[in-house]
Amino acid sequence: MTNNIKWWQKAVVYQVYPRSFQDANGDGIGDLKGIEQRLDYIQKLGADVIWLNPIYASPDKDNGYDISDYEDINQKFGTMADFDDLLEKAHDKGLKILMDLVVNHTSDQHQWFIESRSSKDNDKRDFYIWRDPVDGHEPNNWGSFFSGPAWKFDEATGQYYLHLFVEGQPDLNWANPEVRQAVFDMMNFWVDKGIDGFRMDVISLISKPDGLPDGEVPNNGEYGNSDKAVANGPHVHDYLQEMRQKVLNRADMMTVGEASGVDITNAVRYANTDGSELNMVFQFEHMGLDNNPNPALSKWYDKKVSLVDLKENLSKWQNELAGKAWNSLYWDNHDQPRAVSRYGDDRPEYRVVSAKMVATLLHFLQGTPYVYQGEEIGMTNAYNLKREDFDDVEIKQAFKYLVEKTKLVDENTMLNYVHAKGRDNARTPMQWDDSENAGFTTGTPWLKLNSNYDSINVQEALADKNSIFYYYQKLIRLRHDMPIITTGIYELLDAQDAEVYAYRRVGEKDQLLVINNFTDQKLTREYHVPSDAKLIISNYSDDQGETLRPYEAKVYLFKK
Ligand code: ISL
Ligand code: CA
Repeated sequence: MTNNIKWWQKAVVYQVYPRSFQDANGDGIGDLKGIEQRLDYIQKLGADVIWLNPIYASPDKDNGYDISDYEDINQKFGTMADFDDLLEKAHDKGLKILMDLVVNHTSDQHQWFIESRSSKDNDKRDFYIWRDPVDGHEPNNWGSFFSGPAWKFDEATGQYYLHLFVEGQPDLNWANPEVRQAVFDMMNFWVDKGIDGFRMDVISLISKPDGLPDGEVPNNGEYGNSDKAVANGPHVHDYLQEMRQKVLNRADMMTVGEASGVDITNAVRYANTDGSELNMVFQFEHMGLDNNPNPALSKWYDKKVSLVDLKENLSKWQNELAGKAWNSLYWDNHDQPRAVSRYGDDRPEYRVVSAKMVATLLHFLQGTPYVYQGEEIGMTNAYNLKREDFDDVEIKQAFKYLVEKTKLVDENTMLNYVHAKGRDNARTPMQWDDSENAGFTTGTPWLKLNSNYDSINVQEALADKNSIFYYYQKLIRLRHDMPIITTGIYELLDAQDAEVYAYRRVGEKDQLLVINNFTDQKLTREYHVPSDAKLIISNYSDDQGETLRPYEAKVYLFKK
């Protein structure tokens, strides 16, 4: 494999959430010009690729994941000329741009949907999924991912349309070949601009099961579990193969499919190494390990992840994709809480050391690592946000349905859940410095800042040679320099050790030993480390051998 490593297999991706990265014009919303101003920062970190969350025209019912025109830019973010400029400047600096592709659904303001809903015999009627009521009710029991039913009754034509997310996000009907062709044409518009790839939003949901059967309703729940009922539908692989032929084969691009509900068997097909579908997928199993045991409350929980479960899960993905498909590696993104708060320890005395530890664990695995903006300076969950501060539609829907309507939880419990798992934890503005609004904007920020920006910010990180930032910089450099990080065989050590996550990466001549203390305790562990082993990175300044200090992480390189 060493000889034919693809560029995206040794790349590191930096995810930018444009709304919260840098505001250049003082309206309180991050924008394309702002990203352009910060390219040097991303380059300094050493990332190869920038994934931009959606920047297309959108009424922003779900922060850009409801697109009203795929070939236009959201006015809040700038113009198409700004985009062209950003792409050129990024390329000049050797940075690639990965665009978000949201084609499971459009906005209800998209021209296709406006036409589709206008009458039953409109040309575009069949672009979406319309059904008659059944006994005066929804056509089936599917629930929206964001609480409530997945169907909306449309008075004008007396039918329901399907929306797996919010009402303003009607699902496209991929079974219609005209829909597929329209999507492929739009993708080619962006390929022709010279973008470097696509991150494909909920791509595992595009093919709906034949006959749209009911899903299983969890205890206490009102609606069927759409993920189980809908993910990995019967034609999804055909559609992706068609996309590969009609779009993706036109350039040397990188593709990553967000695949909610994906298991190993399907991932091996989506991300197969023969290149007929996608390069890699985002799987969610390790994101679900701390979920609520009550499926009706699914993601809302604040339990710490069990290390034994985490090891078992990540090891399964490492081992079972090896040689057959390719992993993407991530701890967080714009939909998840902050990595250091969830997997590390965000108490002031442990924040820096534990952020480096969780980074070490991830960056020595096989796959393509993703760094979400702010992760590289150890930004934490936003515990200072109150109910009235939240912007995220998923959080608002949860208060509406789970607290007010079904009363499954009380308001205080919900607030705790949101502080642990809510999406706004990741969406507060980037913390550049300790000036007012953290250097993000001179105006009023669209979402409140995390109040800890006075001490956690880029300026402070760049001034401290022991900062999390420089640690990430080193991790990225090591990956670029050492092929074994891309190609070595993964071997978990001591699966049942609930405190330390240790593994090896075995190459042709060398091996890496990666040791991570996941606790705030001093521990003793004995590993076989030869005397000529080289310590290539550590989050402590000295090595105490068998003694592992709180959250200590270290990696040795030695002969096989
Ligand atoms: O994580 C999930 C399943 O474990 C689900 O929450 C689901 O995969 C996720 O919410 C889908 O996210 C993507 O599509 C949404 C959008 O709101 C998110 O921001 C986006 O990342 C709808 O487009
Ligand atoms: Ca702006």
